[in-house]
Amino acid sequence: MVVYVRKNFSLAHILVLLLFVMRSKSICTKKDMDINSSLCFEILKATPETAKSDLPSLVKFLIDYQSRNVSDTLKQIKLFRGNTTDMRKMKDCEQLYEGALAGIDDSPNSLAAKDYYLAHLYNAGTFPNMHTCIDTLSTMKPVPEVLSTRSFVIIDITGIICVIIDCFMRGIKC
Ligand SMILES: *[C@@H]1O[C@H](CO)[C@@H](O)[C@H](O)[C@H]1NC(C)=O
Ligand SMILES: *[C@@H]1O[C@H](CO)[C@@H](O)[C@H](O)[C@H]1NC(C)=O
Ligand SMILES: CC(=O)N[C@H]1CO[C@H](CO)[C@@H](O)[C@@H]1O
Repeated sequence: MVVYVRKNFSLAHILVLLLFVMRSKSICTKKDMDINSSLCFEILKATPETAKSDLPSLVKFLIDYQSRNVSDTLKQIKLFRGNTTDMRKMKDCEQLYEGALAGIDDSPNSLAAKDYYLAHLYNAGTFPNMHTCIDTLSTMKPVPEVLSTRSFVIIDITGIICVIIDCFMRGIKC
């Protein structure tokens, strides 16, 4: 008991950590979704924010992170554009990225309004756009591997975001 009182503070920390581990496990191992579990665990333990925050803050954090990664990659695509003979293809990817980014950036408003269906739609729109861009990139010579790799990561992060929003939508624990 004395030990308990003295260790009270760290016990609280351990509990937070334990809850976090349980939650990560439940999000990252969802079987009905196509989740990249290793990336999921990696991202969810990446920062103190993700470890401590509640689910709505966590998804907000992931959306911000995703938005930054998509706009960074968009900048890279624009740089590549002047460097390739396949300008048309790069332009196509650019527009797909812009479309994805617009949806991602609109989604926090829908979340705040508890319109989970729309928030899900806004984020899930990233899937077809990234897949189409990856298909386009794969026809280029040489294939800009950096861009397709980043697009695959963006798909994986979208998967994690959509799993969490899906829990909100169905009103279940995640
Ligand atoms: C999961 O993500 C990691 C990191 O981006 C990547 O190396 C790995 O290939 C991905 N796994 C699958 C099955 O897509
Ligand atoms: C553009 O092409 C040059 C020469 O192949 C290369 O060194 C450079 O990294 C390329 N820039 C981008 C943004 O891909
Ligand atoms: C998972 C992933 O690729 N994250 C990247 C998001 O963007 C930042 C900034 O460009 C990179 O440092 C991360 O690696």
